[in-house]
Amino acid sequence: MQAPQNEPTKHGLAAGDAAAPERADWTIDQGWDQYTPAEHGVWKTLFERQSRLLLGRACDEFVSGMAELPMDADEIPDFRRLSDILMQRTGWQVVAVPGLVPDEVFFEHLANRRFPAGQFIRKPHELDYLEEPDVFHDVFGHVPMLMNPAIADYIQAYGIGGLRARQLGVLDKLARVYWYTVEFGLVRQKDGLRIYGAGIASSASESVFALDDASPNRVRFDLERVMRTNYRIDDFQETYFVIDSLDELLDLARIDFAPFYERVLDQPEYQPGTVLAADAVITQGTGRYHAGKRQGAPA
Ligand code: HBI
Ligand code: FE
Repeated sequence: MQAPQNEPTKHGLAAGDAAAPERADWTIDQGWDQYTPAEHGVWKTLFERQSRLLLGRACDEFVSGMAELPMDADEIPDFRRLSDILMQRTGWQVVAVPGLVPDEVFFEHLANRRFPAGQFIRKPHELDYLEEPDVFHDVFGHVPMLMNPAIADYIQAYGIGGLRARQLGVLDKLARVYWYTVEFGLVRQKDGLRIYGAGIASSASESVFALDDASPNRVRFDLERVMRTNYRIDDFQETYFVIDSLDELLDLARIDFAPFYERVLDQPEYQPGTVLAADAVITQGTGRYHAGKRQGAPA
């Protein structure tokens, strides 16, 4: 079976066998001057395609964040210029890294309001699928949302919480919350469901699938429920969790997760496609897409 995949970035994986970094925090220079015209061209292709697809699909905060950043189709953004604007707005910076970095390094950056962004850009033959987060996913997908104060605080809280969750041995639970919010979250806005998750916003196929396809479930976000729910790193999500406003993330940034971890620890986990009686279901999916794949049929 070799059906084309969507383009998730496999964030759930630990950083691979990358060579030892020169700097302890794994940052590198972006080396903006060294991007080739072909690399800027890949950015342009992706930027134009996603900008079209996100009309009426991205949440208002994504659109306004994007509009106020020095980011357009013409070239891969310069992290220094992005950081100037972000710093004024929410106190965040963008720093360059080679790709996935170890969890503790990742959390340490987020806890200090530095967003580690892949320096490289995918190759022309990988437009729709790549294994590690590149500059398009990280910058196009995540950085506009970092202009929003609620997301800005929430991602910092994730960094702080990540260091703690590691010590408690519950990082997998916290990572699910990040996955189903920052990466694959949907938000209910006045004209319907909208995308705020960067994994969706940076993916052509998933930005349509997540909102328009009959296959996935769309369920009201619930913290304990999400902590118990496995996710897919190599294909579209089977279930998307919906918040009513980005301000909900602010509440999540402020509460202590410890009692939730404790409750969840001796409870069974849910598979990605499961819908529970207790769920507030917005859309009950047909499950058709993933069922087809399980049978080895083309999607
Ligand atoms: N590194 N560059 C980068 N980007 C990520 O999103 C990332 C990472 N390392 C670890 C990681 N994510 C996740 O596994 C944690 O959020 C759990
Ligand atoms: Fe990401």
